[in-house]
Amino acid sequence: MYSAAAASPPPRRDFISVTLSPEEAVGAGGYNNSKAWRRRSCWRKWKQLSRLQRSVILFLFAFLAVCGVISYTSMGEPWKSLTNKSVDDQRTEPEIPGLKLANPAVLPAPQKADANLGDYAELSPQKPPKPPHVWRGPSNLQIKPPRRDVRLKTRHDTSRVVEEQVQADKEEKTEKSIISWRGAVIEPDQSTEPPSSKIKEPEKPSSVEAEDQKEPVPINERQMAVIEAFRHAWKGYKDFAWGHDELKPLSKSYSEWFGLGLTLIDALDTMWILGLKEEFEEARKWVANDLVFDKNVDVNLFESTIRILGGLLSTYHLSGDSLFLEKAKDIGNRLMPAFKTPSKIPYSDVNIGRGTAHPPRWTSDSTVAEVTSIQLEFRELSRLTGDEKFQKAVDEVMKHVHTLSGKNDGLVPMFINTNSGQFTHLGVYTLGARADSYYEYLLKQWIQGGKKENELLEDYMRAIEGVKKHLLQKSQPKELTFVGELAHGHFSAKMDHLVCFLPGTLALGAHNGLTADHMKLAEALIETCYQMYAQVETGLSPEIVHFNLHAQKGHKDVEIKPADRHNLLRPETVESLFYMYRFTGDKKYQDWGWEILQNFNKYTRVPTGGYTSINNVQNPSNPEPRDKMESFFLGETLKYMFLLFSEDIDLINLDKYIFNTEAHPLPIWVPA
Ligand code: DMJ
Repeated sequence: MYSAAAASPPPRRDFISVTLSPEEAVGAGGYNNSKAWRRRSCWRKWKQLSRLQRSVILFLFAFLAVCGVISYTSMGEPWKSLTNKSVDDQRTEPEIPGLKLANPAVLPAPQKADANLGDYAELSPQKPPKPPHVWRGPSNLQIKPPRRDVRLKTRHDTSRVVEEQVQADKEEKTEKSIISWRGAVIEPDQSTEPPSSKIKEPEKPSSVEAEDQKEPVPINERQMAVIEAFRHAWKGYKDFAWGHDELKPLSKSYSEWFGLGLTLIDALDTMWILGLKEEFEEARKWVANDLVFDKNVDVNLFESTIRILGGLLSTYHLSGDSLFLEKAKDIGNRLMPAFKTPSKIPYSDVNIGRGTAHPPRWTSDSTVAEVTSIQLEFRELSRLTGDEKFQKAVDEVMKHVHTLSGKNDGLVPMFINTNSGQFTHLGVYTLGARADSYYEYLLKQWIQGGKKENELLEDYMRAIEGVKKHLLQKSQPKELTFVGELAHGHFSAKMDHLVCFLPGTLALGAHNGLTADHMKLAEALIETCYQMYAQVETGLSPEIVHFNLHAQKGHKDVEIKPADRHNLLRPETVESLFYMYRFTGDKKYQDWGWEILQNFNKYTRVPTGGYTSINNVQNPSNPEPRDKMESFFLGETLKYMFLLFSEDIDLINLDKYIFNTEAHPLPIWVPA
């Protein structure tokens, strides 16, 4: 067998030759692959090389080493810049006065409703990276570590996957449990899918099964009085206005607004809640047989959304009867042309038969409250139908309004132009007519969607700060805290009864984890709203009051101008009393509500059936009945009265339902 190996060293050659001799390897010492042997053998070979050969090899090694260092440095650059970029991104977030967010622009990315981590994890090969969870907090910005990705496990790993998922959820819960806003503790997450993830799959009605299973709480005397009042109002409507919009109880006739049986629809869920099954069944028949939306009629987008769409949706949830959902879909679709505007800010009016929409004749403006208080209903319609167009349209309005200039510390002007999308009539700020429910719906949408839509919360918190800074004052002599108005820098001590929604909304926010200051303010304001009744001759509030800022002998806190002394049977104070009682258990709120009910009975009840709005709350001997019963008296006022007197917190549990601005309860998407 050929062997280049010999006993004496071979002559030096200027080329490298490496030969492996089996004999050499095995013959003498047998197969020896020990490290020492290999080291010796390499060294021998190295020694056998000429100097030139060694230099060439050393040079090659040096060259490769230099190349390695250079390529490592150049590959590192992009990584470095990527890392720096994400850090920079966080740094460049704009500072919001009064509200410091770690990263306000980051909202949870929409996820599919059917995304079920865990059980069938292996069926989802790709998981989009989850944006870091961002914590609210003035100083230490905290970013939640990315959630463990359990999707890549196999089916055999399911039990571990579930365990890990549970553990991950636990960790996430602990981490999420507290966020703070100016020292306020906020429980951010009871919760939830972001709203847009909810529109992929149609939802079932929430219904009240859970409540049905427990012992019914007996109805008390005050609730019986509300039922009696409702029946009396209903009798008037049934006898003289059946299927029409509003009862005219004195003339025993009716008035039409949209010609859609407004009072009947507004009252459906009230009948359900009051347990008036017979009346409900009769009304249902009318909805099934006579409610037709294919009519050449102009309706106001806001009013028909909150009363008709809202009423049908909540009745669907309470009763589980799909008839109401079908009708809700129908009206929802017919209202959609309102959003076809250059700015996507909807027109005020829609012809639901022709599918056309337009602004009022005299302007191309819409009212800010109107375009920003239709969201709860359209979002819910998307969730129920699986058709995202409804939610998209209304979310776009909110996003747009969020970015607009012309606000004053979160307070919005009253008008917005449907062509330009800009606020108009700048400089006037009120929590009353034309702006009121903008503020209400900021909070309520945030709650509806599971407290994840940070922009809504930011706008709400900032607005309440704006109220405190610009609109809050105390009256004399009783030092009642009230919310006035600001017009081009001038404060006016005028407050609409409509503003009395605010204590209830503030209390709801505090109940949902917002600052306790809000509850304090709510307590002060509800006292004021009550005084707007108590200080008046009939014990009923006028539409608008002016507060005295300076004590004058013989003057009360509340002054009423002749043009403002009507009462339309409005619900706002009773609504806030209901929230205050639910959250505090203080019986004085029930007593105040009871006084108000008695005064409605005394001054607005029409013996032949129905209740009427009145022209003069200051004249008990002749309150001047107006001959009109607004649909919200049955939809809201009596419903809130009944709930105020109830001791059953599960009768529309406020952790499960959110009331729209017409008192129609809609489910919170992921309840507490
Ligand atoms: C209702 O239609 C609604 O509450 C709306 O938000 C304001 N006006 C009336 C009741 O006063």
